[in-house]
Amino acid sequence: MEQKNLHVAVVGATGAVGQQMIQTLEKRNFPIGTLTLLSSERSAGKKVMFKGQEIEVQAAKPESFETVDIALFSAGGAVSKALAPEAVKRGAIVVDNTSAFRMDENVPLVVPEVNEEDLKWHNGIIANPNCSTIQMVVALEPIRQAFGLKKVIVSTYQAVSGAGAQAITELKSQAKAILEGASFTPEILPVKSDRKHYQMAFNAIPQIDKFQDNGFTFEEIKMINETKKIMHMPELEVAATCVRIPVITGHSESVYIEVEKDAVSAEEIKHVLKEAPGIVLQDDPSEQLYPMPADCEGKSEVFVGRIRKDLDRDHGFHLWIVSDNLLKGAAWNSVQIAESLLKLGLVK
Ligand code: NAP
Ligand code: 3JM
Repeated sequence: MEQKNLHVAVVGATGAVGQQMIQTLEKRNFPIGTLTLLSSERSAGKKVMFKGQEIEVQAAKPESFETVDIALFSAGGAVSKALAPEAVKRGAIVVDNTSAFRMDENVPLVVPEVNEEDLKWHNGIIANPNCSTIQMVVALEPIRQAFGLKKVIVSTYQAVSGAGAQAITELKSQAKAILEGASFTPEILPVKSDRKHYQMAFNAIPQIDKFQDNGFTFEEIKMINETKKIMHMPELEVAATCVRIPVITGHSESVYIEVEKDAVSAEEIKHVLKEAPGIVLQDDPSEQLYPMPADCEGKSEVFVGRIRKDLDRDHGFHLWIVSDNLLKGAAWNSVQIAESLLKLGLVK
């Protein structure tokens, strides 16, 4: 990597994703000269540790981006819409973790293992896909390259940390209240800004993000549209059902796919995935080996197992895909994009 002392800003630095971004920048020894940490007024003045030093969090405003080279945004879509163009105007490259710009045709939507080349046509903003999309396309792309891909049907089992720091607190306090026989009032999940809130502890909620007019939730639509864009396959058939479960970290996905090529075996799919970048194959029924969220927390790879050929369809296969939603699903993918930008000489 080109060694520079870059000025990096993290917007949403006090959040579930932002905290992981700061830790990932430190772990990767990203070439930072100055780190600016931004939040809302609520957290301004808080201190966060980076490489053994305290950095004071500041309230984000347009002027915060003067002299910033790379800004990593994860403070919600409204903040990105308001401040990402301000950062670009001041010469920064923005890696945006929200859905604000993902489907904009002037904005590359990037998972480095899949479409790193798309970084070359960026116009200042690069979008980081939804967590559930990222871990799925890392596994789908090597299969597409080897055997072609026609259809994808995914059901997710998503962790509460994907809904932010308040959702983690809500799950923990609810579980405690239920075990102690105390009363509680759900206020955050499934969607803080929606009308109704439901019990998350000891439950499964088939709603992530708000409902659209077609009966799908926005999370499901994000998975569908983003997968087609990242893989450059507008014709790919994709359907998704997204479910929140009472796990703190690590999204799981049951994925049914149909490949183009005839007479492919499950062993061939396993072989391709074993060699693919960013993937750990964990698939041995004789040893009861398969991926689980409790094992993937804190790890940057995508874990794949339970690979089977469908019993009725020659082209059909089933997979189970698990990854840490805050790392490959968010913070690590963003820092990886920043590393790719440096590697490709795309940072001025
Ligand atoms: P979170 O734990 O609730 O944290 C939200 C962060 O945004 C906090 O640092 C908060 O600062 C900051 N913030 C809120 N309003 C702000 C404002 N007006 N100006 C500046 N900063 C503001 O949420 P999270 O889980 O970290 O997620 C943050 C965002 O990242 C989400 O809204 C989503 O768009 C995106 N995200 C993406 C993925 C992905 O799949 N790639 C996954 C999860 C989240 P305070 O401490 O001051 O409140
Ligand atoms: C994950 O703007 C907001 O309210 C944030 C909603 C949100 C998103 C999003 O749409 O950006 C919460 C959690 C995501 C995401 O990554 O798609």
